[in-house]
Amino acid sequence: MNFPRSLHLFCRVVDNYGDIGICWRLARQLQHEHAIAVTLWVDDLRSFQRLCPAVVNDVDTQHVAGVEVRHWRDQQGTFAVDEVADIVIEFFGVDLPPGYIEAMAKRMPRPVWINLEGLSAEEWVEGCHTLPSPHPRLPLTKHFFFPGFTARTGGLLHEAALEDECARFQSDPAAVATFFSGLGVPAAEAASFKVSLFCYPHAPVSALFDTWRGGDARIACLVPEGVAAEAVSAFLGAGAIAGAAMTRGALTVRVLPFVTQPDYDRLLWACDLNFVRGEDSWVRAQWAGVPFVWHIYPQDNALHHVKLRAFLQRYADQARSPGSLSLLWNGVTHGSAEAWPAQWHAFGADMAEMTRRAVTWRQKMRENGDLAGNLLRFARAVRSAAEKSDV
Ligand code: TRH
Repeated sequence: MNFPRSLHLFCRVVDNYGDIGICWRLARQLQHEHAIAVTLWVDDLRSFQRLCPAVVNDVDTQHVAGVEVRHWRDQQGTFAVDEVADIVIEFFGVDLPPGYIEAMAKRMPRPVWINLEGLSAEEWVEGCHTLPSPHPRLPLTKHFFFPGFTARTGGLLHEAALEDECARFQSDPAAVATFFSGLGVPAAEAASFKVSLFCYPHAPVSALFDTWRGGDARIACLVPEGVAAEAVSAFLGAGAIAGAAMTRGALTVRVLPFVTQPDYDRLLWACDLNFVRGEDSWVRAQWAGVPFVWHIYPQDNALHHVKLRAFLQRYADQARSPGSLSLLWNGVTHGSAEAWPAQWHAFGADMAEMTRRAVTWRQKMRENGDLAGNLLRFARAVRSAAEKSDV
């Protein structure tokens, strides 16, 4: 079966970079590794451009790295049947243009329609993964597809070459040194304990900085521009712009430029500890095989605390230092000024064990396959079931 030849992926940027970050990664992989003609519809080219400088603003259609990128501006009106792809993915339940859905219903064979959901470690995900949702009016069925951490979910995004590239980079000190010097990080900082910091503005960054500056070990904290800008400026005593740096006590805070996605991977691979957030950087930190602390995207009614605990339960014993620092970092627990140094000390003492765990976890996640491959396998199964029922 020569399926699929084409795929349309619809992405709305709700906020920040995760929505387009994930869709761009998936689009590229489907095109590069599976030779599918991919069209990425995205409503915010400006955010996209920050991750991928080759993107041009205010252009209706452009081609970037083999992917057709279309500016999604609430296109109304009708779509021709042959404008519809073999597979149509809506990311996070975005509403497709009504005219496009009408064209989907007229196309024969009908496209496989997938709603790609957000990542969560909660148990219910396995029960909802691949569930069908028939359209109330049209002869179309949408299926839910959930990324996840077990074999009964869609797995995690992972390019075929990722592990090799990461291993090659991590075992090449000259490549790591060149990378850091390209980012303006002096050799002395590159030789110290390096932490990358990516979190939401409400993270207790100042408490962490106070702890690190009062510690014994030299720490270089590398913060991409725009992240935790208020706390970083307060530490620097100046604007948090790329290139700015300040050393106080044992801590140097340095602002990096906001890098491209491949360079962000390298940053995660090269640091000793990564603070990550949202979804995509969180997953990339897991592939880096390096200890990490996750700042979860906040949700109403503290739903994110439930999600955080669900992940920690799978990943780490919450009573141990990685879990308890994560709970503190996310405001699930609250610590006095004295609590922070104690937490950090316990975390540091566990570093070797956390590194071992990061590597074991990465291996375990690989066993679930990769999300793009799992998604295509599922789409082919849906398609062949539809063909059989048409006979
Ligand atoms: O930016 P995020 O917070 O994104 C999202 C969105 O808020 C989204 O609405 C929400 O649903 C989701 O979080 C949970 O965090 P995330 O997911 O880690 O995405 C960041 C992307 O930015 C990721 O692809 C990595 C990339 N990145 C770079 O390319 N360069 C950089 O310098 C940095 C710091 C990140």
